[in-house]
Amino acid sequence: MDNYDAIVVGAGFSGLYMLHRLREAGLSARVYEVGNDVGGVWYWNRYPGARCDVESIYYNFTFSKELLQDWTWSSRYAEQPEILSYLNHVADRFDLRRDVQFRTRVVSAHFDEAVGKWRVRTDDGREVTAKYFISGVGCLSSSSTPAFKGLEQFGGAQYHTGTWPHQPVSFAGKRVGVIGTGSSGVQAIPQIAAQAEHLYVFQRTAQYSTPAANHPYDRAYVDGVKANYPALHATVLKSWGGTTTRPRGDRSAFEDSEVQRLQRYEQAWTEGGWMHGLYKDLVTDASANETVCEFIRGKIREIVKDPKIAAKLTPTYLYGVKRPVMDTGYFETYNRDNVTLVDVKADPIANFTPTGLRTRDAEYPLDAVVFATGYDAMTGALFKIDIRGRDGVTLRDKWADGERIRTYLGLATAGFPNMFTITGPQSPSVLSNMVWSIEQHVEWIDACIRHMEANGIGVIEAKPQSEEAWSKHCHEVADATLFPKGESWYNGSNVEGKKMSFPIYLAGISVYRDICDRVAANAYDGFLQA
Ligand code: FAD
Ligand code: N01
Repeated sequence: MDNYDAIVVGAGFSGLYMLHRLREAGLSARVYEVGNDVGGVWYWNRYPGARCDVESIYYNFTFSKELLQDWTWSSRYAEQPEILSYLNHVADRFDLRRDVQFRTRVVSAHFDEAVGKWRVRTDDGREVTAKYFISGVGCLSSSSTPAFKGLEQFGGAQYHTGTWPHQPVSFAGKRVGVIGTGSSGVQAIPQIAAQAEHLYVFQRTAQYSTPAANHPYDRAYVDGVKANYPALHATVLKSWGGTTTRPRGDRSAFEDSEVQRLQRYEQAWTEGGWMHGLYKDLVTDASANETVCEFIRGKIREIVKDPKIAAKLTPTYLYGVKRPVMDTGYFETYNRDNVTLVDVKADPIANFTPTGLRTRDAEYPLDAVVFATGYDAMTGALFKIDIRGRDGVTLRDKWADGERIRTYLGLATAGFPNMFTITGPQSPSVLSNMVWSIEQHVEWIDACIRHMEANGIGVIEAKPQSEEAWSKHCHEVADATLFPKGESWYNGSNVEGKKMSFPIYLAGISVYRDICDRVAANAYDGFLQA
């Protein structure tokens, strides 16, 4: 049986950088990846319109000055093929593929207390051992397709945005249904509408979306960014979310007059980007939040010509309690003659038929259906692996299927020694620029492992009281905001039957980084080490 110092699961941003750092530390490592190649999310999500919504200049690694200099993004929000090329470039530049085993799923990881190692099994029937087990499985990598009645008899083509085919898909001359209007649906819908004979959008919850205002980067601008990257990096590290695109406002929405506020919203709408950071209380005070909601609702009414369709597209909940979405021509799409919006809250989906989809009140003939129904987020990919710590306890049971997530710093969980979760639940992860959060986690894990190796430490493990305190703190921070008040994948409500305790640390990346650094500086305070 092969033995490694570390096993890493996943070859997206997380797994690739983790591998690089482990190698630099002189350790042996093996990465397992289900896909045929590197890229993670950007390998899988090839749907029309897929692109990042953190500006490209921030959505890259910063650990290598040379890498920063030799890669040039073409536009403000790079498209999927370009981001995938970037990750391939990273893999080539650091010769990473030779330690990645593709087309291989990790099915189980059991901590063997007798030898203090993880036994990791893969779907090719092999088992390996390793001192460290590191998850880079991704927060949004386990796609979710609801169990619609009759789907198995549907004769048309089926796609999920998160597992899109590698060959080009043409919707020309086709009647297409898109189910779901989250970030993926909102990006795909305008592009599919432009091709399809007819597009039916099945919307359960209306979406606040603001323009991305994407544009090609001016070469001089990018050169300027590159020349000043260290200063930019230092500024961003002090930010809340990991970009300087729209720093958090320092005053209340009510400190401005209505006229000033509307001017601010109008300017933000034109510049493009999310709006929840414009005032400091938009994420904490429902009445402040309502001001931005009403502004966006007004925009929807302005853009969408048919008032009945506009009404269906107008959200009523608070802005930002579902992950904010950015678009290119989303609401405008509903002015097209070949697009029909179906409100499936009012008229629920009943079942698929061999030739289409039936709601309670109507039937829609379809040649293809696109599931933009999202992910079993945060815990889905982790729970698909049978992870067992001390005494054979499964992670799934320990976290009560996600209802009782307990971690220390979002990096480790008691009873699961030498296991680390990159951008795991209870870290800033999905509410930050994830690439920089990944870098921070990987560097923290790397330093921790080096500390262990240098000091002859066999096992490191979160203390139960540390994780109780951290989990309580996470919830206190979240409960002071509006984020947990919505129905979204943040709490699992997009997946039938799922309930997840709010899984994101919301104090911001700068506060979080300081806490993690302090723990490391205090000899990994809060961890048991033996
Ligand atoms: P992933 O990229 O999800 O990679 C995880 C990999 O692990 C996958 O390739 C998967 O196949 C593999 N894997 C999982 N389980 C197993 C297993 N058991 N065995 C073997 N392999 C396994 N974040 C931002 O900050 N900004 C953005 O603009 C942004 N845009 C996004 C757009 C889309 C369409 C999506 C879906 C997400 C986006 N995200 C964005 C979030 C995104 O998850 C992160 O930015 C980042 O790509 C995560 O990298 P990762 O390596 O942690 O995980
Ligand atoms: O998934 P989602 P996503 N019947 O969960 C609907 C990142 N990302 O793939 O809101 C009918 O947001 C569901 O309805 P409801 C980003 O972090 C980023 O779009 O639950 N509808 C919702 O409309 C994002 O937040 C980008 O009522 C059903 C949709 O499906 C995350 O990934 C691009 C249904 C799912 O939306 C996930 O985004 C793409 C049912 N049974 C993704 N079940 C960028 O722009 C679910 N829905 C960077």
